[in-house]
Amino acid sequence: MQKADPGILLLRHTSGAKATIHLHGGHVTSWISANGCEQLYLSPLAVFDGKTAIRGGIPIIFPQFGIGSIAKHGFARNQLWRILGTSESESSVELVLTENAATQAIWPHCFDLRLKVVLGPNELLLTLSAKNTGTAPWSFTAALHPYFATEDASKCVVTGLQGLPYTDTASPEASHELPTAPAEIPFGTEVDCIYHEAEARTTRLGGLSVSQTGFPDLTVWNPGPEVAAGIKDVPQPNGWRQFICIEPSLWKTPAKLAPGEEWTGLATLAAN
Ligand code: TA6
Repeated sequence: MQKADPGILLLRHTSGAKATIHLHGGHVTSWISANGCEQLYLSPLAVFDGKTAIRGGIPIIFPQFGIGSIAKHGFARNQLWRILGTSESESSVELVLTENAATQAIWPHCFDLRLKVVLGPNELLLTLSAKNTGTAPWSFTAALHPYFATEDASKCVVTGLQGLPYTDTASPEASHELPTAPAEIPFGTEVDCIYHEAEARTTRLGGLSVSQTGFPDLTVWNPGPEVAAGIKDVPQPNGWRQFICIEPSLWKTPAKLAPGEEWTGLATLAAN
């Protein structure tokens, strides 16, 4: 492990694989697999001011996924995390975020949120764990929000989710019965769908795959040209083509933790 800058960590694997992690947000901003290919999208307009969420890479979403009672996607992606430990032999780093005055002002709970990143030749293993260190129970939702790099999203499909019920947050259904996923999910207009009962599935995008344990949902997002036009840190007119997000998520049924209890979610990102 190398520190490129006080706030940036560089993980290296003997295979040549590399990952860059910003302490702001506990945010992986680059993952280069052993073949030298960058697997993640990082917007050239991403803001690195220590306050704004970084557009691209792998934002960490906690304690609220999406819209709810606090700011969208919670605060973990806007906070400065600390290094808990590193291992050269395992090519890993573990980061932690605990409550502080700013998080207490938004969400009045005590927590210990940890992210472990393990780099392999062609894999990135991410373990997110949340512990209730307070004296009262609390509930939360969470996600890992990877932006995978694509040359042109309109020519890509996501597979592996066929038959799963999903919530389409881009065009919510009036019916109580949820639609089920097709064999291939195409892109070109906004896709913002949360697939349920996805824990046993492996989701694929070209040579990339995502599998997860502990995250019961899986979100697929690409803004398409119209929604992207309203996102200031996505380049116009074609930035939307350059990524597809595949997000191990905990959303439909929030997790509730009693004092001392812990939840863990694990995701494996693999590049073939
Ligand atoms: O996870 C999908 C999503 O919730 C979309 O609705 C989309 O807005 C995206 O996240 C990015 O959100 P952000 O707050 O980073 O602009």
